[in-house]
Amino acid sequence: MLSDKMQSALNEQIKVEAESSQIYLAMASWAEVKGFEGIATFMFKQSDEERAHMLKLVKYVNQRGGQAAISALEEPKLDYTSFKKLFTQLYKHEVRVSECINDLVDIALSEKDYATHNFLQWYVSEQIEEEATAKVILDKIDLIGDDKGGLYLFDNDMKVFSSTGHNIVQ
Ligand code: OFO
Repeated sequence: MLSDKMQSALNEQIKVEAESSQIYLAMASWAEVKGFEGIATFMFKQSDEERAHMLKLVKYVNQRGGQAAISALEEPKLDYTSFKKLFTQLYKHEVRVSECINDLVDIALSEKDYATHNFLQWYVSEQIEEEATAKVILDKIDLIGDDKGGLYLFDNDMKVFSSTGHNIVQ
């Protein structure tokens, strides 16, 4: 059984994951309209993954005798004026999500809720991966700058990355 404190913290995280999904979806739609097919594919896929993260929490809260809260979401406020700005926002968002997960782990430990602590380890690993991916993308964008040819190649790399799962660094 979840404590009230643990339940409301997990419910907050349900909202954070849903907002992550919305952010990726907004970026996906923008990239699609701009003709960046690879970036769009990557973003649509990430959006689905974030929704899966949210659902995993919903199921967990309900399974542990709680009640998952499904709340209203804010419209993502994103700056699309450059790829660098866009991907910087994405990276910062993932860093913030990692902090939220760390806070949840703290609560689980302070409540001696070892089941939730164990459940959260999956999110801890997932965030390491997502932060790393966002950082690699950001570094690549830094290298490319505003070079159109570079962006074209980068978009192709993203397409391969999204369809094969091959590391974007390779
Ligand atoms: Fe849910 O992993 Fe990113 O935000």
